[in-house]
Parts: sequence; structure tokens; C-alpha cells
Amino acid sequence: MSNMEDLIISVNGFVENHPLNQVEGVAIKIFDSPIIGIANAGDPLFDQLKEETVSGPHHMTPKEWFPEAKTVISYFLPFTNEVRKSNGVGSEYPSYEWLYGRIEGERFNREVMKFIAEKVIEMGGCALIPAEDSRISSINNRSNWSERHIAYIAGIGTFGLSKSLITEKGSAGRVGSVITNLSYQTTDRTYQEIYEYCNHCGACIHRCPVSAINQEGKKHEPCDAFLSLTKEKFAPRYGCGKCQTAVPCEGRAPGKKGAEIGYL
Ligand code: B12
Ligand code: SF4
Ligand code: SF4
Repeated sequence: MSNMEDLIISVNGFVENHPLNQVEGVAIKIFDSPIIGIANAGDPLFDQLKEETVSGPHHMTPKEWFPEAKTVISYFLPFTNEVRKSNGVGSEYPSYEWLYGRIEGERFNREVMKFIAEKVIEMGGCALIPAEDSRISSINNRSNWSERHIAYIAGIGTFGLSKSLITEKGSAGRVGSVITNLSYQTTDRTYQEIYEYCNHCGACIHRCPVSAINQEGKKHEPCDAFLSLTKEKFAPRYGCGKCQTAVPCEGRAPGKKGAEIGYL
């Protein structure tokens, strides 16, 4: 069994100290340290993602990406309080910090994936990053490697009414993953239901500038159109995330038992 504790300590140090984990011009960090979870590459839920009602037949299993796959390391990088609070002000356009977190923050997210892959190699294993692989693709806004679904399988969190992944450190953040051929101890899923961490409060409904969310869930088309509009206004950046800020699931999992302690 490979040592996961060492990997977690290294990843936390990388996130804490890396110069790219900074919003330029305002001297604040983009991300706090991540929540990391491990899924067994053979978990039957990966096959379930191929169902049309879940993600679709084009969704690839870990072994389709990498035949020797044994585990998938998935993580959620929470935005710092400063980034989250900046976007919680106003319900129309995203804050500079949020836009920066969407674009440069995703660039840093890719560095985190590469760092994890390097650590796996140092531990004697091999690693594959689907997000960086030439086979990554989408059909109708559905990726063949959905990071939120991978995080769900890896015990990191559940979905919410806004369709965001909600974790113990909230929903405002970004997600990443690496497939490995090492046998790390897998993370228990402490939830039974796909919307368990959501308390169905409906706050995200009122936060959305284009009414993409209602009590039945979220429609992706108006959200997609709004993100294109923000690109016209803020190019080369874009983003929104109003449904993930100034809501109870911003920095904690309100539907989880004991969640009142939370991450403030
Ligand atoms: C395409 C895309 C979009 C599209 C459409 C979203 C979509 N289709 O999901 C658009 C452009 C609209 C979009 C918008 C945003 N996005 Co986006 N997007 C993606 C992308 C590239 C793929 C998403 C995907 O494949 N979805 C697949 C479909 C099937 O998902 P779904 O419909 O929600 O799935 C439902 C079903 O599966 C159902 N279900 C039914 N039966 C079952 C059974 C089981 C077992 C399970 C698990 C589920 C399930 O439950 C799910 C929830 O209802 C991912 C990156 C990636 N590769 O994963 C980022 C990603 C989802 N986006 C992200 C973000 C942050 C955003 C924005 C906030 C924009 C911004 N940064 O400012 C907004 C709003 C997000 C929101 N409220 O969900 C983050 C999510 C972070 C989080 N906490 O959830 C991701 C993961 C990027 C990242 N690397 O961090 N996005
Ligand atoms: S704001 Fe409330 S209803 Fe919306 S996803 Fe978060 S917890 Fe669920
Ligand atoms: S990210 Fe999409 S769903 Fe969320 S508030 Fe913005 S437009 Fe609405």
C-alpha cells in the first residue's frame, strides 16, 4: 500500500507556497489546501457514469484511460475566503478575483495535477491526467471525464441543486484528478444519496443572474450563454459562480450531519 499521508503533506505544501497561487495585483491567495479523496479504479460506479441519465456512454472509465489503473486521486481546491467573499457582493457580474480564479486558477489547478503525477512517479508508479490527455473531449457540454462525478466516487462530496459539487469545504472551488497504477487506501463515501450535502434551501435560485436554477435543478444552456456574455465583457477571462457564493454551501456542506461546524 503506497503512503497517502506523504502525498497529502506534499500537495498541501505545494498549494500553500506556490507563486502561481496568488491573485495578481491584490496579494491574496486563490486557493486554500485541498480535500483529497481516493477511488478504486474498478469501482462499479465508474461504469454507471456511462448511463445516458448520468453522464453518457462516451464517459471513459479509469481503465479505458490507462489500462493499468488501480486508483484515482481526486481533489477539491477551495477558493479562499477573500475570493469567495469578493464574488458574493452583487448578483450580476463576477468579481475580478473570481475571474482570475477561473482562468489563472485553472492554470494552477493543472499544475497541482502535474505535481501529483510527479509524486506518484517518485513513489515508483505511473500516472495519467485525463484533463491534460489528447483524448479529453465533450459532447453537448458533457465531458468524457467529469471531475465532479469522479470526486463524488472518491468520497469528496455530493451534488447540489445548482449541480455544483458540494464538499466539506463548500462548493466554491475547482476540481482535479489523476489516475495511477499504485494501490492507495481508498476513501470511504460517507454519503448515500447524490444530493445529500445540499439542504435544498434554494438560495442559489435567487443568486443566478439568468434564472438557470429552479426547484427542479439547473439548466446548463442559460448558464452557458451567460458565461459567453461575461467573456465579451471580461475577455480574456470569463466566469460567474454567483450560485456558489453568498449561499449556505459556499464554504461548507449544509446538508451533511454536523455541518454547522463548517469551514468559515
Ligand atoms: C461543460 C462544463 C460546464 C458547462 C455545463 C455544465 C455541465 N454540463 O455540467 C457550463 C459552461 C454551463 C459550465 C458552467 C459552470 N462551470 Co463548468 N464545467 C464543465 C465541464 C468541462 C464538464 C461538465 C460535465 O461533463 N458535466 C456532465 C453532466 C452529465 O453533469 P450533470 O448534468 O451536472 O450531472 C448530473 C447527473 O449525472 C445526475 N445523476 C443522475 N444519476 C446519477 C447517478 C450518479 C451515481 C451520479 C454521481 C450522478 C447522477 O447528477 C448530476 C447533477 O445533477 C467541467 C470540467 C470537467 N471535465 O468535469 C466543468 C466544471 C463542472 N465547471 C465548474 C465551474 C466552477 C463552473 C462555473 C461556476 C463557472 C465559473 N467557473 O465561473 C459554472 C456553473 C457551475 C454549476 N452551477 O454547475 C467546476 C465545478 C466546481 C464545483 N464545485 O462544482 C468544474 C468541475 C471545472 C473544474 N475543473 O473545477 N460548466
Ligand atoms: S444554495 Fe442551497 S439549494 Fe443551492 S446548492 Fe447550495 S445548499 Fe443546495
Ligand atoms: S454560474 Fe451559471 S448557474 Fe451559477 S449563477 Fe452563474 S449563470 Fe447561474
